[in-house]
Amino acid sequence: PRITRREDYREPDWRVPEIELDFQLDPAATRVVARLWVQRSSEHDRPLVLDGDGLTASRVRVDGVEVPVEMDGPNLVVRLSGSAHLVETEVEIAPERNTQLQGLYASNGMLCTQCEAEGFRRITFFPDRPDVLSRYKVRMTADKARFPVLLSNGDPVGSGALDDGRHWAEWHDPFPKPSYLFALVAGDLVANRSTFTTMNGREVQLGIWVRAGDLERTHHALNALETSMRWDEQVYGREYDLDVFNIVAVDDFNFGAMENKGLNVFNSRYILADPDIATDYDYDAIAAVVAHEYFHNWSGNRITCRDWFQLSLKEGFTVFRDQGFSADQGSAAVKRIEDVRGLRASQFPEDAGPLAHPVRPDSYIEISNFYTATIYNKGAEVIRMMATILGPEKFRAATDLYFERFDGTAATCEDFVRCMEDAGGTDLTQFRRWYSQAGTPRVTASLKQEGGRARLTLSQTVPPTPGQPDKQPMVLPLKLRLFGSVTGRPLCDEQLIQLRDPTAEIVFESIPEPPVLSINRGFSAPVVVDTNRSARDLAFLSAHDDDPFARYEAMQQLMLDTLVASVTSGRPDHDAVIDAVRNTLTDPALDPAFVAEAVLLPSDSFIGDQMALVDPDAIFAAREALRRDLGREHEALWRSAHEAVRNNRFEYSPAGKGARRIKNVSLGYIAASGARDAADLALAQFEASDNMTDRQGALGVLVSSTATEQRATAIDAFYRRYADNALVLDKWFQTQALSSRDDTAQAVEALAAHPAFTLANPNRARSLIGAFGVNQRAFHDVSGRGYRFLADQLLALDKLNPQTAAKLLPPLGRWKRFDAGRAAKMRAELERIVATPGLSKDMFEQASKSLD
Ligand code: B3K
Ligand code: ZN
Repeated sequence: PRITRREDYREPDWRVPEIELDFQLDPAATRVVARLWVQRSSEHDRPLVLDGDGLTASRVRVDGVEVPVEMDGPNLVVRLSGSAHLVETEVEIAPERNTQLQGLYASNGMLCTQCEAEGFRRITFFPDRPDVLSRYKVRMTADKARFPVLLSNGDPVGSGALDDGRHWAEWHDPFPKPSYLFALVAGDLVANRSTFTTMNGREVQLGIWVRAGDLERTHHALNALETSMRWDEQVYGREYDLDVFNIVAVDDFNFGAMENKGLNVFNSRYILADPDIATDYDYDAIAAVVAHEYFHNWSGNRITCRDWFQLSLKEGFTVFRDQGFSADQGSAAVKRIEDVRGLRASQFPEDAGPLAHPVRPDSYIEISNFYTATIYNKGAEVIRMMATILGPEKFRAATDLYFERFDGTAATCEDFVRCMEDAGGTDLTQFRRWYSQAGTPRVTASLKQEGGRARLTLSQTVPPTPGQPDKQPMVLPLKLRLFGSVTGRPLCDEQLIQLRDPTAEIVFESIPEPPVLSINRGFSAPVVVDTNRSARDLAFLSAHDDDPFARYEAMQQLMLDTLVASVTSGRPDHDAVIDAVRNTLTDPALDPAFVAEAVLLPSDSFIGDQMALVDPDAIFAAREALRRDLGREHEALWRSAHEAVRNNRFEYSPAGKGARRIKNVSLGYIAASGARDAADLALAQFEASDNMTDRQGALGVLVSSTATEQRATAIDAFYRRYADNALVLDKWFQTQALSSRDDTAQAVEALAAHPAFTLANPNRARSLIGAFGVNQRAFHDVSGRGYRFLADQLLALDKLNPQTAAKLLPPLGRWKRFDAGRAAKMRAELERIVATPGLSKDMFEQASKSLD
């Protein structure tokens, strides 16, 4: 397959300032007529090449005159003599046969589109690249009974009935946009509507479109939309620019949602919520994704990307924006903890494995494979570091400058950094390495007291990654502070230092008592920090640090040190963790939501990430042993924490969420203690709960338990209760795939044969296969059956939906970290995948790179 390289970027040969699209919609056969007003962009004699993917032109006209159809592979070649022409093409496509869910496809009786990154070329011939911006006029005709609602980008300009039972609607989008932001939806939908008055007094009609039965589940999303529109005005000065803003929920969707101009299309799991079907986690994710897609209207749509190597320009920045939004809606500390946990669960492993790539990649085979945690979440951390370096006022000035300077254009990461420099009055030359170098930097920090001084020695390294054996030092903004280990008092103010050299030394004067180092506070840099802090120091910080993130971090480090020592020595010493957890649990000043995060042990896989060779069974055993001891030692505390909120009625508020969080964490520890009544307690919670958070929390505990009867009762009851709700059934599959029982690999194989399982729906596929892939112990079952199962499922899914299949492959690529027996089995599955005839380029890229 062909490799696309960033250094090969060339301006487009032809611009398309205007386009008119005419759709005769029909699930089996949709006719698409496209009229492109094209302009030669410079003096050259190259033909107009229009991207196509699986299209056949039934007719091509230039300035009204039919010309012969000339193809170059999948693309259409049109030879033009002048500098401006009208090119008209006609194709026929079959949405109901589109299982890739890219382009125009059918989902649950409706028709919808997904174009990013290169799906528009599956709808019509077009220069399908983000730096070709066009004004769109779209006309849709469809059967009125089946598709009463016809939506597209921009504003509606007309509609009417035809005498054959069909009707039409026309939409115009006044803002030039790249083809990846095109969207249309046709279906039998109803809307939850509202109006929003912008900061300059313009009225915007808002609509969240769903099937009739789901209307009552859209209030949270609508509320989140209004809140995020206001937030973007207040925090970034960004006002919405069209008269309508519509969101449509779709059941079959390859990822979370899509920011199409004025017509966001969402995976229904990020829209639909009520207490009976959605967890607190779902509620938060809905608000975050609604905000994210809305924020793209400026960071993505008004300013888009010049080419797909610049993807993090819109995604990293927009994730940073949605993180700020969420932080402002509840506990900023808990939000930061969740984001860092997510980064460590997905981005750090990516950066340490065969698929590591820079935030601005240099090449790709299939761009869909680059919608990664690195582009999104590390990209957001890179923006966050610039915001930290500039400070809030200059950062706001810099984003204002960016929005002003590049409005209406297709920009680059470099353009963004230049705005940070210009408005921030700072030189980010060395900082730019964050865009070009892959790999997670490692910092070593050691603090020594000498007389009345403290000397902090810092050093940094960046590990080699594929194609980048040697690395240059990075700019690492590190927030730090020293505390006195005797008095507990801070010994200095918080400082922001920028580590730029391989090593550095900082001396703190007048240090009267042995100091304890609090470093990378707030996770100011996305790095791994190794320190020489003792268990005592960490326990001290976990109780006294004034930065809540650092407090959480100290506890995590203490737990990690304890678990790693226990795995390697086989002689666990749990005392320090037990004491630290008691202190946290009994500190009345702490927010329960924070407490619940702080007392959770690091995941199996994060423990594995600390070790050169991962022994999944030993890690599991060590973690379970610590869980059991924590459960037993603090049984009374867990029970009273659980009991105190047991009968709370559901309320969606930070306090309500915090109570449910601590309740479920406590239930987990009660079960871990081995208490005889734990399964009954869990089943009682399962049966009595008035909300999904508590119900799924209890189900999760039971699914991992050996209490056969209660376990089966809950699994069965959950299934029957939600048999006709696909989003909740996904949770049923997912919870079982995450089970810590010994028989999970077999159980997952059986679930794949369950009548309700299907690979055709991405949510369902991810709920079982994706969850299984991150269940470290079950997936790495020493028999190798987990590897075989994953490979079999991926090969089957690749035939339907390569994009979703390829996203689920990375767990197989971690073979270097496992013992020779497991590694050989993992490699064998990767080799089997690569050797499969007819493999998609999505899978080929992921699997072949994972073998290196
Ligand atoms: N921009 C889309 C992601 C598109 C993924 C294409 N493979 C959603 C988002 O990041 O907001
Ligand atoms: Zn995005």
